[in-house]
Amino acid sequence: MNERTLVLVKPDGVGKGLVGEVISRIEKKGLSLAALELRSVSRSVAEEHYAEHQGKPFYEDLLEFITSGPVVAAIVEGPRAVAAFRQIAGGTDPVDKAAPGTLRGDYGLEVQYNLVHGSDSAESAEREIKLWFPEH
Ligand code: IDP
Repeated sequence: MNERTLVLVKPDGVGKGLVGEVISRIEKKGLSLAALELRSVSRSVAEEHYAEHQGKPFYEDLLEFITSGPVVAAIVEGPRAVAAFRQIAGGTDPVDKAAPGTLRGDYGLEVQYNLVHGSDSAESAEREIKLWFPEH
């Protein structure tokens, strides 16, 4: 049973040269790429993507950060793809929550600059894929 998830390499991950590493870990896990694109993020896509965080103290900073430079957006596919990519990514806080061996645990230091995004449920994934890749 295949599932899809939306993965972003955020501007800090792109800036640190981690695009290849993220893709490599996705592929080594056995997941596959159904779409992959480098792009800049408009304010309106950022607002819709992070709608659930509207009103939180870090919301404005988050929008500013995600629109600050290019991101790599991908549709990743495979059995339990949502949970599988979140395992690869590690917990939200790269120091407190993400274990060593995860992307955030290995390469992240601050919660805002945690390198990657992965959808948190199959429902979020479908909503996010529609937003980022309407053609899919
Ligand atoms: P997730 O990316 O691990 O699913 P969410 O709780 O959905 O985590 O938060 C979305 C993004 O918002 C995080 O990846 C992180 O970049 C940012 N964020 C979350 N909590 C904080 C915070 O307390 N301060 C600053 N940024 C935060």
